[in-house]
Amino acid sequence: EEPDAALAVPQAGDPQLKLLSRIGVADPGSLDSYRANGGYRALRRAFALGPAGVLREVTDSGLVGRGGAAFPTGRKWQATASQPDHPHYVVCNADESEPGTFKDRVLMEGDPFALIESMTIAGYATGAHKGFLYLRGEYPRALRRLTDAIAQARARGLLGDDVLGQGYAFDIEIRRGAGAYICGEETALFNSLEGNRGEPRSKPPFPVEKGLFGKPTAANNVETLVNVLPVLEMGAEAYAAIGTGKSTGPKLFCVAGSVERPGIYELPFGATLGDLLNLAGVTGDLRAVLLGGAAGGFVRGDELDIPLTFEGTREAGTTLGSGVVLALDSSVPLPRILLRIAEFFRDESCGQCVPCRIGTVRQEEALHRLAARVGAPSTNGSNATAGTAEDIALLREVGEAMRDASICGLGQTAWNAVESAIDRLGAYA
Ligand code: L3W
Ligand code: SF4
Repeated sequence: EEPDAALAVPQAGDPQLKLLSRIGVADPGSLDSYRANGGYRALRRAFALGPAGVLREVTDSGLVGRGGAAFPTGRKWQATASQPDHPHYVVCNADESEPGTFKDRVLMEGDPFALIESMTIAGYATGAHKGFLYLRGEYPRALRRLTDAIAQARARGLLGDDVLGQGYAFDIEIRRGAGAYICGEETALFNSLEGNRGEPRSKPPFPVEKGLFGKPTAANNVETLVNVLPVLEMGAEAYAAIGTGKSTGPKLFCVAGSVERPGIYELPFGATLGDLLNLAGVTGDLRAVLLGGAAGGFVRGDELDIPLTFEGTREAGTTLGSGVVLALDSSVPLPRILLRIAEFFRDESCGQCVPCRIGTVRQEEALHRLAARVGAPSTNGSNATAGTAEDIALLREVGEAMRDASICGLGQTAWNAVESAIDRLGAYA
């Protein structure tokens, strides 16, 4: 079996940590150990505040979604709670599949009760009595630990008909994905949970109004939910003081590639890319960094002053996405990486809409032609042949069509990484 997730946290045991504080410290198989390390304090405070009070705290904390789109969590929960239609549902999106992303796995394997507690708080605040945890199928250890943790919580009255004796009923059902990236898109995830093909729906209506089984649904990423614990433990004001005005709180980063200590790092928003890479220890001569995974973009190895915030990465013309930081030294064959990304999107496109179904194929074909030309002898002594310019122009045209006309984020982001490699790194120049 793969190594324990706790090994992937180089900062394990650091008293400053908010999200990773129990990883490598508490026993993930023991509810008593979870409680001895601060577990269930947040839920107790939630019951003391009442649902409206929790909604206020989460809104005032400035917490935004950690799946990549940074939508305000308080607004999502308020909108769900206020819907007259019932029942309401809570859905935890644990179908972590963005290439390079493994933060949710570490949280679920190393601190499973934290997710159960935070989903219970989400249910209480939004008026839901049922939560679905949609788990990436390739995470067997997370499945075992969460299943065991749910059973322990039920046996101790922390899930079920009368949570903590407060008269509130809530339970969680785990459902496993089957290896499709697209099922991490929230509406495809709902279709999958309903037993249908995992194809995205058009939005609006947004899930807060018509989500799972057509009912009001608060769908959140694992890391977003786990952030609700420090929000309630510290209070909204203290939480919002961490990070920057627009990106509040702590953030997990998934660092891999040409580094000495790959793993999950927790830093307050606002630390720079250089700060993070210093912690991880870059090996070799840093050529580029992929931010945000396959759906993200490349920056150059000398752009280390980019602040790791949603607004800072946007201003720098890139994205934070779900927190992937993949360091690439100059030995890495860029055309091969771009081809791999294009192959991934072509493979994972659900095929429902034309721009993405056809565009991801055309993109991969053009990248194959470009890769074949790199290093090949040319008649005029240059690799930048007319064919190269034509293929880059074609990539731009196809990329814009995918971005503008695709139904969901997969097609809309499928050209991001390739575009940034051409424009920022001078790929194929
Ligand atoms: C109510 C409105 N709700 C938006 C909700 C919406 C959703 C959230 C974000 O993700 C990201 C991309 C990549 N009333 C609302 C509203 N909402 N307007 O807010 O919505 P949206 O549509 O901006 O984004 P999205 O399609 O949910 C796109 C990232 O996802 N990505 C891959 C991520 C992979 C992982 C992983 O593996 N763990 O996170 C690929 O594109 O960063 O920014 O809940 O309902 N008016
Ligand atoms: Fe499916 Fe791609 Fe269209 Fe999304 S953009 S609905 S993945 S075909």
